[in-house]
Amino acid sequence: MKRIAILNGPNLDRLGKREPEIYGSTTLAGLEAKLTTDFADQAELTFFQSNHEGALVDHISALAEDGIQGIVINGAALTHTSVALRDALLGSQLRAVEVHISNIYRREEFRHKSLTGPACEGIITGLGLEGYSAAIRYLLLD
Ligand code: CA2
Repeated sequence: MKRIAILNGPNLDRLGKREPEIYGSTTLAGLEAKLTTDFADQAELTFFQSNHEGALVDHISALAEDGIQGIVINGAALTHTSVALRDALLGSQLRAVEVHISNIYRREEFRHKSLTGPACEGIITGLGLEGYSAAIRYLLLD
């Protein structure tokens, strides 16, 4: 069974609890439960959310040692600022797909730049929570 890690960055623990017009009404726990169920017979999914850049960097390093098949990452605001997260992804040599719930190109200009995107095989943005499923399906392709 392939192992895929789903990483979520700052404030995504608030999913479903604020700004439903942008991020929808499903909670992070709800998203994780749905993905676990939907991919039960195809992948072993692990989940990690942190509001702290260093914790995300540490987690990516640990995953690199663990021999997993890929990372799905929504770095949230760190997407636009974090050289450390980009370096961690590149240094891990793991396959990665970046996901954004909202379409970052339809929002403020400071969200148009992703520092972490070049460390990923692709970016899915604006497809809501479906983006996570699409990213997992992509990583499961042979
Ligand atoms: O659209 C996305 O997924 C983002 O990564 C979300 C980030 C934002 O900074 C990025 O530009 C785009 C913000 C995550 C905050 O999530 C919340 C969810 C519910 C309530 C409040 C914040």
